[in-house]
Amino acid sequence: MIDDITRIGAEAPGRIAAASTLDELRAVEAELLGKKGELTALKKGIGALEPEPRRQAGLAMNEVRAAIDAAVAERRAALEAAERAVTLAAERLDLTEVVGGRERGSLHLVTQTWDRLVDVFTGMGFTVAEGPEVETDWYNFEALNIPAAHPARGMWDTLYVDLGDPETVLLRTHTSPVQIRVMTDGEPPIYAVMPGRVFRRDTADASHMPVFHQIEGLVVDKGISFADLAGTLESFTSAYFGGSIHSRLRPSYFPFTEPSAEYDINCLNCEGRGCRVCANTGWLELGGCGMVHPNVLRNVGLDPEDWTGFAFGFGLDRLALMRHGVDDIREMYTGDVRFLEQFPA
Ligand code: FA5
Repeated sequence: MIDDITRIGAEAPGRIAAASTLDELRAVEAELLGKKGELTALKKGIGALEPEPRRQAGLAMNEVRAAIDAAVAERRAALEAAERAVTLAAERLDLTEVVGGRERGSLHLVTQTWDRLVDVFTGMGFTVAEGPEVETDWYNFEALNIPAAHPARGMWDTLYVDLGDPETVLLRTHTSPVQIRVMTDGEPPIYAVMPGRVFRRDTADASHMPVFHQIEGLVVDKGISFADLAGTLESFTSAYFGGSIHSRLRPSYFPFTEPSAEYDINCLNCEGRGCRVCANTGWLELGGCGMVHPNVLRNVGLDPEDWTGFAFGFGLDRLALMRHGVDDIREMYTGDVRFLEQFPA
């Protein structure tokens, strides 16, 4: 019996080393140690031996099994490493490869629009700020004069994050919380724009995406009036869209601005004459704006008697659509290279 155990123990390393794949190794392991394996068959006979030979056979059996276990584990690690190396080599991608010039990448239309808007606003004297995409209820709603249960919360279908107390952490529904961060991080005078990605429980259609982009603007200084807001937006409109396009402001409602307005520009398709794109109105709506609400200034520790300001928030993707005559926002996110190639930059 001991001779058989010793023989199996002596042959095992060679058999294990000969396994050249993980499947072969599993088969050798089963032959040696498995339920129907050679050592298991011998083990069954040990019980019938006299006490001393039984003890010795038991000892030999344990030693051989332990040595086989260790050798199998070592071989498995080596084979796994080799298989990983083969997979990595097969999946290797050379991202620097340029095939015939056509596959050369370019900036996405949204990135181009983002950069251009930032260029226009910095040219007008604005600084640029950014804030986090995961926000607290306070920054996204409370500080913006939208307390819990305020009906205006229904204006933004919110995606909440499962963190902390229920409905306290969320994916920001607009870039307006960055206004609060800019006002709490610094002192007026403030002239800042804040581009960023925002999230809403909106179903994708020709003019809506659940994930899209906005650019926020905030001015806080002494003696800022509604005329400054209108003048700034008119200057921006001609700088971004060209001198023949003008803007208008229509009364609206936002909890964080008073008075509030919608910012419209002449339809780019018909230049204001009226067409299908603008539903024959001659105007296209780009975003909201207004004078910063006194409660918002108080929430960040500014005295509305000393400081006044205006804010605006535009849909960045929609600006891109309008400027380039794209009629479906979803086109921008399908990743279709035939669409993207039309906007090289
Ligand atoms: C806001 O989000 C306000 N925070 C804007 C604002 C800022 C008002 C500062 C006053 C002062 P609104 O929900 O209307 O407002 O969104 C602003 C713009 O974002 C819209 O005019 C539109 O251009 C764009 N937008 C809104 N929802 C979507 C969507 N699902 N997909 C793409 N663009 C959208």
